[in-house]
Amino acid sequence: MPSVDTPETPTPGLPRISVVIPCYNEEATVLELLGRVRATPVEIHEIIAVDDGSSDQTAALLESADIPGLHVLRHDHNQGKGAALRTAFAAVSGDIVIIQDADLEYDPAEYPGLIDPILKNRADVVFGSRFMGGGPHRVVYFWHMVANRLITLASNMLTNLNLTDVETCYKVFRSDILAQITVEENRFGFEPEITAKVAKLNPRIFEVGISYYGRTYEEGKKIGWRDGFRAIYAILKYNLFR
Ligand SMILES: Nc1nc2c(ncn2[C@@H]2O[C@H](COP(=O)(O)OP(=O)(O)O)[C@@H](O)[C@H]2O)c(=O)[nH]1
Ligand SMILES: [Mg+2]
Repeated sequence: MPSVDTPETPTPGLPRISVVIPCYNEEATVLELLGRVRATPVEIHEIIAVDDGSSDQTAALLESADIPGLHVLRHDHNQGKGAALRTAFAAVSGDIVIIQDADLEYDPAEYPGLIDPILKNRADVVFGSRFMGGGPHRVVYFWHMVANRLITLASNMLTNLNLTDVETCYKVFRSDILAQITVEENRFGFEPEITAKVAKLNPRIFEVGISYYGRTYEEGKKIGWRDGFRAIYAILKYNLFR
């Protein structure tokens, strides 16, 4: 594990960038999202999209997409974001892995800022925070913000990390760090689980402020209060009992 901060020294072998995209019933956004991933100023080595047993046109749209470097994997039935990422992580071949949701809440144009601490060999893991930074943040649900803060507080108390946004989609890893982590949670419990497992590896973690184009339930948002309880369960389980 690199423990000495050696800023500005390029890390040998970096960077081939892998973008992993869990997709469940995202027919309205997935092609636009893939276009935005391709349009980032960062050269993308591969995009691994996992269709998580969608019942809409997501799988067909992914199959028809003519995007260089796109690999499509499929679950024959729906299993959840954590399960979709477990499948994706097993297939990555890049040096840096970026998690990207298939909706348009997070903007791939922000990849350069997210990977910069890793490219400069300051960080091994980067979390994008919706609660930092001067970019646009759509004003959506107050109680989601409260739940996010409580989940992040509980996670931080047990990891002793001072993160501001554990539930963020934008989590970026050196792939050698990710290779040491096995995802067990199938659904959104994955977010605090991977945070706990990252913390145990004691890598250099950075946060970067990101924009947030939040969507409403009418627009397709799916996370709910049950996922909040599962998050607390996952925080206790993976921090205290592993
Ligand atoms: N909700 C949900 N999302 C999934 C599932 N499997 C994969 N995903 C993907 O995980 C990402 C996050 O889900 P999303 O519904 O945007 O979460 P939310 O925006 O927090 O409500 C999206 O890219 C989904 O397509 C699943 O079983 N349920
Ligand atoms: Mg979303």
